[in-house]
Amino acid sequence: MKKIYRACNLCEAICGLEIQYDEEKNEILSIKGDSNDPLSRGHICPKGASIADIYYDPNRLKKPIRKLKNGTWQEIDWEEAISYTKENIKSLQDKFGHDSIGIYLGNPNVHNYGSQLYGSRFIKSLKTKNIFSATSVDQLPHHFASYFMLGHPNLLPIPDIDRTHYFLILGANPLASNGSLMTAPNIRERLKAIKERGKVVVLDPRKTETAEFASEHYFIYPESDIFFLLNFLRYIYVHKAIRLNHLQDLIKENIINEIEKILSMFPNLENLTEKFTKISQQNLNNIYKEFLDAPNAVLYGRIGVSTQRFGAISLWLIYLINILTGNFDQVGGMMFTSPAIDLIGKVEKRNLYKRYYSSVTNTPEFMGEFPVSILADEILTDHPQSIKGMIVIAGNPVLSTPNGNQLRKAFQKLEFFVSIDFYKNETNQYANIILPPTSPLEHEHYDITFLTLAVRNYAKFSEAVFPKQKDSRDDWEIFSQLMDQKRTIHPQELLNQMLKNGPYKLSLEELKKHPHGIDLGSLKPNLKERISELVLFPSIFVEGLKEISKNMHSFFGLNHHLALIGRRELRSNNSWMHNIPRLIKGEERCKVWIHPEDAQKMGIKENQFIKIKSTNGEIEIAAHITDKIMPGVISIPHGYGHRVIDDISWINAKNLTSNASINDLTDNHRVDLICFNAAFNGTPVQILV
Ligand SMILES: Nc1nc2c(c(=O)[nH]1)N[C@H]1C(S)=C(S)[C@@H](COP(=O)(O)OP(=O)(O)OC[C@H]3O[C@@H](n4cnc5c(=O)[nH]c(N)nc54)[C@H](O)[C@@H]3O)O[C@H]1N2
Ligand SMILES: Nc1nc2c(c(=O)[nH]1)N[C@H]1C(S)=C(S)[C@@H](COP(=O)(O)OP(=O)(O)OC[C@H]3O[C@@H](n4cnc5c(=O)[nH]c(N)nc54)[C@H](O)[C@@H]3O)O[C@H]1N2
Ligand code: SF4
Ligand SMILES: [Mo]
Repeated sequence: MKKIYRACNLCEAICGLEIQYDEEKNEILSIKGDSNDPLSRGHICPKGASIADIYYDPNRLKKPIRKLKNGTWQEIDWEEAISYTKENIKSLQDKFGHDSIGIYLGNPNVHNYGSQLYGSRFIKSLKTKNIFSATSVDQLPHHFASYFMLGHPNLLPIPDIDRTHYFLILGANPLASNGSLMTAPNIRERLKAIKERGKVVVLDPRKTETAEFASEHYFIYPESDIFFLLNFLRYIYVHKAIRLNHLQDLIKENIINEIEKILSMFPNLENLTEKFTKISQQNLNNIYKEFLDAPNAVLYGRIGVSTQRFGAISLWLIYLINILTGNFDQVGGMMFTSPAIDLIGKVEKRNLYKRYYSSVTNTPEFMGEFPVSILADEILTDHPQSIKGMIVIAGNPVLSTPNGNQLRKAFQKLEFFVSIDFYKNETNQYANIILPPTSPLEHEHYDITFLTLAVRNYAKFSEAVFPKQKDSRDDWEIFSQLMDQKRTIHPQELLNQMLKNGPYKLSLEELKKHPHGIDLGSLKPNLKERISELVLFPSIFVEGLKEISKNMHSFFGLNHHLALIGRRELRSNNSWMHNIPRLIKGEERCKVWIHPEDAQKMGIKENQFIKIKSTNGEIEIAAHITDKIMPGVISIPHGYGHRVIDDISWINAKNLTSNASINDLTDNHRVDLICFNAAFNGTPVQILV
């Protein structure tokens, strides 16, 4: 029997696991939380406890499969699969140019160190500009705010939740999601500690698990957050509460002038805020006052604010409010990590925006990517420079990006489509070939991204649990072979170099001696070592506000429709892991939540299947009637819609009865005003009973 300690790489919490494993029988005996992990301290969730079920899943692909002319799939060997893929990519690029190949990188890429270390090399080798990823259905507004204010899109501030006295959460549900852009395992304990020394306050159109656990929760109407934030700015201004502290000399702008310019765009802001957010002025002013009065405080916004039309502006205002109230780069506020692998160091400003535009829709790039909302249009339109072939790596955009049905059509039109994935999902069912990499426990791991976003500095290397099966490939090996590399450097070697070059001069050998991880201390102010200028009022955001102020009624005038929002459930993971029996057992979770008043008006009963319609499509789904959702708002989790007619390998997922994709309703042309991130939240819909 072997005992192995490793990080769970299924979500951003990166919990330490203690895995007991019988080598002779190749069998997992138990999976528990590792109580000696300095960050997660024994925490584990149902997904982490089932991580080995992915390895054992009989529906997981282990060999490359190629689609035959009659539509059936055939297993082929790796050599043939790699050369078939390379030939097809080359032939399209020879005929139509490098940009004829598009790439979509899904979320699990950032949870896989081999993919991270080799993915960018592979992508570069293809010389295409058509790069898309889950970033633009997720955290793109955060990168925008960081780029325009701090000079680097990846310099992301993290809420210092272990020391804050007032945690104000806008549109995040860490008790279900386990935290995002905030690697904070065991979030319940951490929130409980905040409640003991201060307050946790949640603004969300749904009374979420986090909202129920918080000190206070207020329903806020979808997409009205910018008013909550602008009104907060007004409050700070009126109460002369600006405290720049040590950041003063990084700022060149005349702050009072800039704030006055913004406030003049929104006369009557207090009333507008009450009207749009549906939170009373008294409650609003209380929140603002308590935030300012707390010894330290942090304002944090995630998916609820980032995936809406005003996401980039909201994130900018969130950073701005933390800065103006002295809660930026300060203990208990938004802070920056000092990770063992520091990919940013001292920021050197580089232009990363509008260097080129997409061929069909003329959309600007940012950080070398286009927003995925344009992908279907870039494929479907008859245009000489349209995308003709796709490479989808660890993603399922048919379920995870807006207007999934249109993307289905687009993927069926492609001349060549390769996917790197260990499942056949709703997207790669249309591929010509699927190359399956090893599953999580079959390869070693280091969280390059999430150790950069952790609420405490620490480092941890995880060994593989299962021995590598004969003739299997890790993601990085597939990339390497597709690139035709003459000499391959093992990712462990690259990692070792990065650790040695890092601020703590660690090494792989050192990390291997500490299987529970090495604690590198709490977060320390370090912004002044990283940047030389802090821009508080980038014109791109101020101009955006001007546009909103001029078109207020077209943006906020749809209240006669229901506003659709999403939902994450603890036992789910975006579009996958719905095939794991112990995670999907019990009450079905893919239901539409609807307030009793709305249900009554339309005569809807609990569990009744109802039709929901938007400008893009229609779905049928079971109703759950609850006052945990705001009147006028309905909520559907994303990542479902595993249809029986689809050619997918998720046999159990297909059998869920209430099983519809929210992204058959969302609109690919409904995007963030500034950065073109998908604007899922607040999609107007109607119910047809
Ligand atoms: N309406 C709505 N839509 C949303 C969201 C929302 O809140 N509302 N959230 C959005 C967000 S935040 C995200 S991140 C996206 C996620 O969207 P995507 O990234 O497009 O989809 P996932 O479901 O994460 O894709 C998982 C696929 O990766 C494969 N996979 C897992 N691990 C590995 C691996 O190590 N290697 C390889 N090669 N494949 C692997 C799985 O088998 C699965 O097929 O969804 C977005 N979509
Ligand atoms: N169990 C589970 N965990 C996950 C995932 C998963 O699919 N399942 N996905 C992972 C991924 S990829 C990510 S990015 C993270 C995301 O992590 P979180 O951001 O914490 O995720 P959500 O639970 O979607 O929280 C968003 C909240 O915003 C609210 N909301 C919707 N619209 C608005 C609005 O207009 N304004 C405000 N203020 N709130 C609004 C929703 O009701 C919801 O409660 O979770 C990760 N963890
Ligand atoms: S919270 Fe996330 S990292 Fe922790 S066990 Fe669950 S899925 Fe794994
Ligand atoms: Mo995400």
